[in-house]
Amino acid sequence: MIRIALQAKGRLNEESLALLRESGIKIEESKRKLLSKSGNSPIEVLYLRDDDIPHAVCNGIADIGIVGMNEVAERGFDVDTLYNLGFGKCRLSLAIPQNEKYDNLDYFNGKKVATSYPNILSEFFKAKGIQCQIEQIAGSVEIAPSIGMTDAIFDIVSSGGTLVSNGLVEVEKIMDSQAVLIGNKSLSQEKMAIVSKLIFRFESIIRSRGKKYILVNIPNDKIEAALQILPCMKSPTLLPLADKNWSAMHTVIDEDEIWEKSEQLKSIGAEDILILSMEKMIL
Ligand code: PRT
Ligand code: ZN
Repeated sequence: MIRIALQAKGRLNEESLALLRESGIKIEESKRKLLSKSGNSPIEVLYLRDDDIPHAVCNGIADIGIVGMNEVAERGFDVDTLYNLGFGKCRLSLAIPQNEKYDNLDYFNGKKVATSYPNILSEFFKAKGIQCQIEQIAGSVEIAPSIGMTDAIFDIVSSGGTLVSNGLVEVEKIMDSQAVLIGNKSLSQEKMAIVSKLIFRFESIIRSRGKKYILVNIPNDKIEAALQILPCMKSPTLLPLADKNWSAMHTVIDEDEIWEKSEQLKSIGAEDILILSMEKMIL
């Protein structure tokens, strides 16, 4: 049995649960429960605030956990980062009022910066030799400059909309972040075996995101040309059609390439292009 810590509510909760669900792990989803056992797998879920997940995994209250890289870096607990999960993507950046002139990091010498991530920031400034006063605040960091509390902020940025609506501009990105699977450093072999299976399933799910399955009929003498257009996982699946001058080619492509590739295929004489959704890619 392994215990996985997930964010109880917030930005990472839904996608973390969806990942378990898509991995075939049934979890009773009761918002009020702190601990839920899976009905069909040797896994139980511990719901925590994201701030507490690195500590819980480090001290073994949970064996593994899903949390933002930013929390792992800030808390500084000694855990293994096992897998980048590709959701919850954001960056941690320094931002200053829009009307300020900014040349380089020296701007921050002697200034005050508000943040919920004082450890990441002080390490960064130390490494760069900048003397700056860090004001730790728990939330609504972005309003600190407008109320005269600080000169700048260091916070999570995703679309950048929050900065713009608070009259701020991003001047330095300090780290990229996304949700990661973290693990306790001394998991038993038995637990590691369960974790490895879980990572294998996560990989298959994540790999298939943004991918589509494409089926296309191609005149046999155009197969080589089609192979230049469509990438293949190993070698393409080619099936003969009733008309023996034609074959059907099956492969996987990136969703954002569908139109461009389809047009290229049509231009070499391909016909009947079918695009299907992909569920999992198990390699
Ligand atoms: O209650 P609990 O403590 O568990 O949750 P929380 O409120 O501390 O965290 P939550 O749920 O807001 O975020 C969880 C994790 O999601 C973070 O630790 C990040 O790893 C990740 N993440 C991804 C984000 C964002 N994107 C994000 N945009 N976390 C916060 N934001 C906030 C940011 O703080 C800022 O206020 O969104 C605003 C900026 O967004 P844009 O799009 O306007 O730039
Ligand atoms: Zn939090």
